[in-house]
Amino acid sequence: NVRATGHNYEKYNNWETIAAWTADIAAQNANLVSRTQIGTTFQGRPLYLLKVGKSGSNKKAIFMDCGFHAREWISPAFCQWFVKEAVSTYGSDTLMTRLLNNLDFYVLPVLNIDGYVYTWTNYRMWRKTRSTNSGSSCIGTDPNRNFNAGWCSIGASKKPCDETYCGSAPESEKETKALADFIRKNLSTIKAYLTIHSYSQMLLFPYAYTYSLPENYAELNTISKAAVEELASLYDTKYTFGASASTIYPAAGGSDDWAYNEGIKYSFTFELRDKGRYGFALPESQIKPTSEETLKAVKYIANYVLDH
Ligand code: ING
Ligand code: ZN
Repeated sequence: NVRATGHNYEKYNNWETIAAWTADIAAQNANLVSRTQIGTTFQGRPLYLLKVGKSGSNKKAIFMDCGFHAREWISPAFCQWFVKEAVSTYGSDTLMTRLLNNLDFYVLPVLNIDGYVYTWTNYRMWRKTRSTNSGSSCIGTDPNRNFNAGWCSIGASKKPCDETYCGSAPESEKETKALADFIRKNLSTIKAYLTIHSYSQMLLFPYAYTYSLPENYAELNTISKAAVEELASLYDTKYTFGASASTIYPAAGGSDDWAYNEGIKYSFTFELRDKGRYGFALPESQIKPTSEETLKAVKYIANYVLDH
């Protein structure tokens, strides 16, 4: 039974449509997908999490989130694409079958739902959450400055009106707290953390809050090089890669740095297409190619993690 939700993988879907899709994809693929709720947003929307994988015991897991920043619409589109590809190529694609038989993917399709809704209804270029700030009429915290990793020490602002406001404390946002609580609770199984942003065409890894390099820098660099080669194999899309501080800019409070310091040694931030021609307003015609190439890189990383 297909509901008439208007969901389309090659279009940007609004939150109502994505929410209905999470229920439908789980109901229609009960052997591979289940849906839970890890919390609610500031405005009370449900933070849905999809678990994608064949049921089994002692499976490693990979956590992937999309939609941290409201205006980065290609990000939630990719998470939806990923789940579709998982269920539609399981059993025919050798690599996807191996991944789903041996790993669980936790996919959070939209973290900053309130902000995402706001970009549909009020202002397309909104970035932050939509929480109120005491003592200020400005709204929102940057969720990717709100984690407890060098919190607010560099590349972040203590002023609520700024785009990179770090919040009143680490995990001050209901959305970041829910994500962090889930990961802390599942640290024994989660071996990789992937967070999907746009734009810039980069594959980033810790650290962003310091120029110090992570203990497994050489390994992360090698994985990234191979992953961006996989990505480019499809349409020759060029990605740069490296430690965030020196590759994009120094910024404290990011989720990948936090996850890494919690012990998740394979922690990456993707910055999807493009490099600025369209920026956050990436045309819908690019959803499919962007998602297909990104899928290649994600599958590469997942397969590496499975083997290590
Ligand atoms: N870029 C990221 C941002 O939050 C980043 C870059 C990655 C910062 C990792 C910190 C840690 O600014 C976008 N486009 O949001
Ligand atoms: Zn972002």
